[in-house]
Amino acid sequence: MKKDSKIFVAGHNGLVGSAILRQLQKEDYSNLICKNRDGLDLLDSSAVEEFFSIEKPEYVFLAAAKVGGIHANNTYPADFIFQNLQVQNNVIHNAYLNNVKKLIFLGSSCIYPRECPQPIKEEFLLTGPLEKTNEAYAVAKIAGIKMCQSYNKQYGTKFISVMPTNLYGINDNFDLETSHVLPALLKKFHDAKINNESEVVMWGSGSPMREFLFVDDMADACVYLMNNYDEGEIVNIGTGEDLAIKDLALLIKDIVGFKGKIVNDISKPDGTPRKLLDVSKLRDLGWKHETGLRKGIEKTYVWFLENYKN
Ligand code: GFB
Repeated sequence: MKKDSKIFVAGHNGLVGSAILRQLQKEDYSNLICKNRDGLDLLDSSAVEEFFSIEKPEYVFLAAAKVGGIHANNTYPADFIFQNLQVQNNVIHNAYLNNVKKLIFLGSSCIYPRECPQPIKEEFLLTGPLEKTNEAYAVAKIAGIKMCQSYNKQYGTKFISVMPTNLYGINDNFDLETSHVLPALLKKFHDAKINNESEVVMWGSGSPMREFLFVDDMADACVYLMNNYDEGEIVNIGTGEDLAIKDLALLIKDIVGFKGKIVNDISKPDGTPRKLLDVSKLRDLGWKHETGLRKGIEKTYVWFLENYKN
């Protein structure tokens, strides 16, 4: 990308899209296009067609997606499969029709089989059954990967796909019904501390292992790969380190300064037992994350205290 290339960030208000926008601005890219949902509904095929034919972006970061934590994925699978397929079909197809030079599609570590050997290598995709709690979302994301690869094969496009691990950070979703575990626990410990409550509820057994990447690092990796990676094969983006949810809870408890106890709600699902990404391909391409988990959670908590309103 040149500094004045026309770049479209789809989903720029979300956790990932907003981080990509910050990263592009930090690196002095000056010709950025962003559209709010009122101005461009990505679910609407004709609106997306019109947008691409008028704006003619050269590069596209496809960060727009219906996302959510384990409960939201498990409860609203129709929304997750329909909205994700629709948005990615519209954007990827119109990127092809309008000669976009390169597009980056954001997948997720949940595309891999539930019982995958750990750490998960890129080639393990489609080698076994998926985790049930997020199957609909994962199927949509797998379709997006295959769509990029098929367009590359048939039409010679350069559409690349990256698989981030569990992300967190600035502009995260702190709604307890729909959020991922990290922002949920941050808010729960914070609320419990200020309300002098004696306990915080952690869903499930606490034993599942998860890997977490600070979203600004993810955005840095996306811009890096846009400039340095041209293959159709998927690339994992993560830290290569994970921890048990119960240890994550203890870490967040310590950062927030909550003194009470943690209790389990085992009526809530655990989800996949482990999904640690093998990040050796990304390391070989020359990228490594910067922000450690404690530092990233501290930054997120500072942002939460300054910005989050109920
Ligand atoms: O982050 P999370 O919602 O999603 O949950 P997944 C991770 C683990 O944390 C599960 C536990 O074992 C949850 O039971 N957990 C403990 C909690 N307390 C809480 C809490 O208060 N809220 C939440 N949300 N979880 C998602 C997928 O899976 O990961 C998506 O559903 C996507 O498709 C995303 O891939 C990255 O890591 O299980």
